[in-house]
Amino acid sequence: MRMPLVMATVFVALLVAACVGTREPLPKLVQEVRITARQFEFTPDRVAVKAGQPVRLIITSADVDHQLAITGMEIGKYAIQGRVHILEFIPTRTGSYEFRCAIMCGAGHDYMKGVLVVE
Ligand SMILES: [Cu+2]
Repeated sequence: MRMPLVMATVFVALLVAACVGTREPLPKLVQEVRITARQFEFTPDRVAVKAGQPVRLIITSADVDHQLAITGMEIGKYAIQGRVHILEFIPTRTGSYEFRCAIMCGAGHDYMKGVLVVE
């Protein structure tokens, strides 16, 4: 009578171990931020994200063509009027990174910038 109880206990323990062992790791949450470029600003002009988690920037232009380029990460994406552009990356180092427009878009082009803060 005692043997079936031991076998049942072992069976349940193995079943639980099998379920726990095959569980996929939870996907990391994507940090999604919409950024609008227009003469001569980005909205928002300050974006805070967490290091080690995927970032998806959804970039659009409200007027002429722009390009969002992140200094120090060597990545950028055009913001062509009428289109939606996706820029995905995983920030690995904490710090503040300036982003700016990299296409001459008018008289205020040099002032068109923002900051990406990786925490
Ligand atoms: Cu510009």
